[in-house]
Amino acid sequence: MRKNRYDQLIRDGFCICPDLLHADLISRLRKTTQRLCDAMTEEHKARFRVQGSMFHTSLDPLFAELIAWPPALDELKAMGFKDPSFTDGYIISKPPGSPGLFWHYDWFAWEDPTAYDPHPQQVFLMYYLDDTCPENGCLRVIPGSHRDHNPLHDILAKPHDEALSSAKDLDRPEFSRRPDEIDVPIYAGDLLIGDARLLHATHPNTSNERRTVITLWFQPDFCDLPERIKAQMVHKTHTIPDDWPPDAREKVARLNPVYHGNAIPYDRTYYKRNPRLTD
Ligand SMILES: O=C(O)CCC(=O)C(=O)O
Repeated sequence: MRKNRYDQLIRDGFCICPDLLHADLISRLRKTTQRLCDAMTEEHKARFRVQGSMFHTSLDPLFAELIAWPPALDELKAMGFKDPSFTDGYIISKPPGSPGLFWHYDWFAWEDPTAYDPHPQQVFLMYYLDDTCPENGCLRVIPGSHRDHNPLHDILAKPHDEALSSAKDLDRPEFSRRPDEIDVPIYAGDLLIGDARLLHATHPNTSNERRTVITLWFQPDFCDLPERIKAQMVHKTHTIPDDWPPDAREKVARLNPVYHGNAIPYDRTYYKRNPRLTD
């Protein structure tokens, strides 16, 4: 078992698996993501000025290859996770001159009694298609903030709120530098695994090139999730397009979560950590 990586994920809220993609796949992903970005509407650009883009991975069957990438699934298994499921994925491509991403977490089931457990209920698998550094907008994180209270928790607005994504006011605390933040520079083709509860942001992209990441949401042990979270995960799962080739459809369908119970999904508009637990 990859105990060190699992321990880091539990302690810090993230870990890196080096060199997981080969050059051919990176090159095909670059071409496909560039094509999507070239066709971006002005409306999309304005709505996602901070992220750069927010395309669904269901836009091209090539992403099925990445979603079901055996070395990544093997990594999850080697870390001790037994039942990984996949719900949704996004292409986030920061153009030159874009502002830094705001501080946020990507978890919505804070009402559940298990919300502060050490074991992650949802993780991001991030694949950067370019080497990242502070100049081109690498990730920043606050280690441990997936479980520990942080002063930022008291002042954050709703994650992915439209006013934040369109960068209406860069003086908001969500765009601030934090004393306990660290940079997470990464090489293209590495895999970054992070707990959905982790506070994260990025630097602005001050380089002359796009900086693209593909973020895939996995539930590393879907079978152990509380019923209402299972229902929420199934509810948010992206539909696989009917016109994808059968093998691409099959790759993703095999990983999509299945839940036949009657629990009511948690409401994604309820996004606040429990103030009871903020000490
Ligand atoms: O662009 C990045 O590096 C991270 C994107 C992200 O975390 C988000 O948009 O939620």
